[in-house]
Amino acid sequence: MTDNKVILYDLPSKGRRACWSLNPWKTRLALNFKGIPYETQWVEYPEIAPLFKSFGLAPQEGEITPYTIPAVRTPDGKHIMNSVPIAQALETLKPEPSLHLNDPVLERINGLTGETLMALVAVVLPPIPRDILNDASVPYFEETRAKVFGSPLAELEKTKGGEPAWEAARPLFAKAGEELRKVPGPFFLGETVSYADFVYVGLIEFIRRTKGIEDYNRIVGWEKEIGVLYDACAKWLARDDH
Ligand SMILES: N[C@@H](CCC(=O)N[C@@H](CS)C(=O)NCC(=O)O)C(=O)O
Repeated sequence: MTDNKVILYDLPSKGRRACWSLNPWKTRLALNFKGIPYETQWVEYPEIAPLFKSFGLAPQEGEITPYTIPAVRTPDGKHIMNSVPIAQALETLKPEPSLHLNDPVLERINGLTGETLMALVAVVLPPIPRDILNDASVPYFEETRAKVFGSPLAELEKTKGGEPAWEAARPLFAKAGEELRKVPGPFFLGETVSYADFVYVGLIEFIRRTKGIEDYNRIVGWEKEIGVLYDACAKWLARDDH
C-alpha cells in the first residue's frame, strides 16, 4: 500500500537490488534520517524518461538529461524530480529533525562534492556498467556517458583514470577534512546533522559501492574525519533496498 507513503524512484543494482548512486542516496538518507514512511520503486535508466513523462513532469534543463533520478511522489500525489526541490519538500512534509537547508555549509559541500566527483569521474563511472547495472541499463549508460565525456568509458578509464585521478582528488578530500575539523563533532555542523552530511556521505557511499572498500580505506586513511562522518551516518545508510 502506497497511499500515505512517499514513493522514492531509485536506480537498481544487479544481484541484490539496492541504492548505489550518489543522487538518490541524498534523498534516501534524508528520508531515513527523518523517519518518513516511504517505499522504493526501482527504475532502469531507459525507463526514467517515459515513466516521469507519464507523471506529467516537465523536462528540466541544466542536468545530464531532462529526466533524472531521484524523484519522489509525496503523499498528496505530487511528483517532484531533482534532489534539491525534493529535500525542500521533505523538510515541509516533516520539519523535524531539520535538514538545515539554509546553512551556508550546504553550498560549500555541494560545490566540493561536485568537484570531487568530476576529479574522479574516470575512476568511478567505468565500473558502473561493468559491476553495478542490470543488462536493461548497460547500453543506455555506456552510450549516454560516452557522448557526455567524448569517449567510451573503458577508454576514459585508461586515459584519465587510475592514480593521477586519485592524486587530483586528494586535495579535495583534504578540503572536506578541513571543513569537518572546523567544529567539534562528527558532522559538518559539529554535533548537528544536516543535509550537507548526506550530500557528502552520498558521494562516499557511491565511491564505496562502485570502487570497493580499498578505495574507501584510502580516503579515510587520508582524512580520518571523513570516516568518522561516514560511521556517524551509518544508521541512515542501512536501509538501502526497499
Ligand atoms: N542534480 C540532480 C542530478 C540527478 C542525476 O544526474 N541523476 C542521474 C543518476 S545519479 C540520472 O538520473 N541520470 C539520468 C540519465 O542519465 O538518463 C539531482 O541532484 O537530482
